[in-house]
Amino acid sequence: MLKENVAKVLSDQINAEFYSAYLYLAMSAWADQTGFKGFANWLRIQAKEEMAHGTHIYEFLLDRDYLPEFDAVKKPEGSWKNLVEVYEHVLKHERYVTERIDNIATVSMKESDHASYNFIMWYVNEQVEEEATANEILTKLKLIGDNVSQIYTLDTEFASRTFTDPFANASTT
Ligand code: OFO
Repeated sequence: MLKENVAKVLSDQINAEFYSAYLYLAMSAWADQTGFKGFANWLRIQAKEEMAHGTHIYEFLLDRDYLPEFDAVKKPEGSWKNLVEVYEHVLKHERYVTERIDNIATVSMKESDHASYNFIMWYVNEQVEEEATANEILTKLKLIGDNVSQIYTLDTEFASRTFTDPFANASTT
């Protein structure tokens, strides 16, 4: 049986993951309208991954016999000055998500909830990747600066990113 405090932080995280999806979708729309179709694709796939995360946590709560709560999803920002600002925002956001995930791990550990702890460890590792990827793209964008042809080389590279369901063939536990 899930303890109420563990259930609450997990349930809140569903909302946070869907907010992440919303934020990245807003960034994708901005990139699309600004002429960066490849970045728009990258960000849209990022949004899909966030929806997969939220759904995965939702399924875990149901498996643990807990009814998830659905709060309103906060409105994301809608415009950025340039791509550097977008990826600064992505990195800042992922660092914030890491803090939330770490907190879920801490609460699960304190309650000796081994199933929840084991479940959230996938996200602990995922956040290392999320931050590293955002940081890598941001560093490249800063190095490229105003070099339009190099920005479009990166844009072309990102146009080929495809979505892979991170939980295909996996159970929630
Ligand atoms: Fe769900 O990993 Fe990004 O936020």
